[in-house]
Amino acid sequence: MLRKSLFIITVFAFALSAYGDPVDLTSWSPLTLDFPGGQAAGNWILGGGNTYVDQVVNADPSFYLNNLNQTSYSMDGSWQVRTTNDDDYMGFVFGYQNSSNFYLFDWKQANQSYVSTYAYEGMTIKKMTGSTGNGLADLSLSEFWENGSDYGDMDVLAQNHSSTLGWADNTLYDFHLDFNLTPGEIHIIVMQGSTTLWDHTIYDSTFSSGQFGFYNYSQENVRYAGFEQTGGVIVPVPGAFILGSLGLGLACAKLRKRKELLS
Ligand SMILES: [Ca+2]
Ligand SMILES: [Ca+2]
Ligand SMILES: [Ca+2]
Repeated sequence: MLRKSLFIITVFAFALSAYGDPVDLTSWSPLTLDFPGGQAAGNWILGGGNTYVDQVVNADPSFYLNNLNQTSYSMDGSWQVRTTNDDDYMGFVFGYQNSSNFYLFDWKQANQSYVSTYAYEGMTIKKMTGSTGNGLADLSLSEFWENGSDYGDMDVLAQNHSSTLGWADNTLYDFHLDFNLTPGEIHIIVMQGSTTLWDHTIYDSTFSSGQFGFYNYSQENVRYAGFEQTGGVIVPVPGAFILGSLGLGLACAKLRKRKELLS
């Protein structure tokens, strides 16, 4: 009996450690690159005990950032566009240094031209490298819209485009990101249920750490839910002791949250 109990406890402990910490989204921050013209800023609304967030506006490029400069982590979560309106971009940002230097995964439902550029249906991994660190100065709506070829400060790192690869309305998708577990390696998996839609690895060492965040552009009612992080090493930003102590505070808050969940 004792042996059986010990076995069950061991299996339970392993099951817990095999998952990342549940992510409390209250410490994350919204940011929209609200360019002159174009569309409005995003509006991010937390729900589900702060375990999901909805961005409800057909907005200029909009982010929801985790405020943690990290390397060597995996992130799992889900997206869903909870409307039949529109056909534009959802995705996530990682390796985020500032508003003009980061990696971006984006996913377009349908082909469309806009702001003198063209978006193909499907998934793209991009890299932005602006010179000033201010996205409103370095980038434009066009850098975010184009996904067929390099444009301005945007490089296309990988593409998965076709007439059957757009996201579907009101459909839940899961994704997995491995960021810099191996130096320079970025691994992304997108799934619908048990079906793998894209499993792709690229190598790029431009940003070896950075913030993670959610992303959408010109698409309303996107929900980001159930996020779990595994691993992760905080990398101090030069001159940003506050960020490091914030990370420590968050780690403590996560531990408290986890204890609450366990109780
Ligand atoms: Ca605008
Ligand atoms: Ca559209
Ligand atoms: Ca739109």
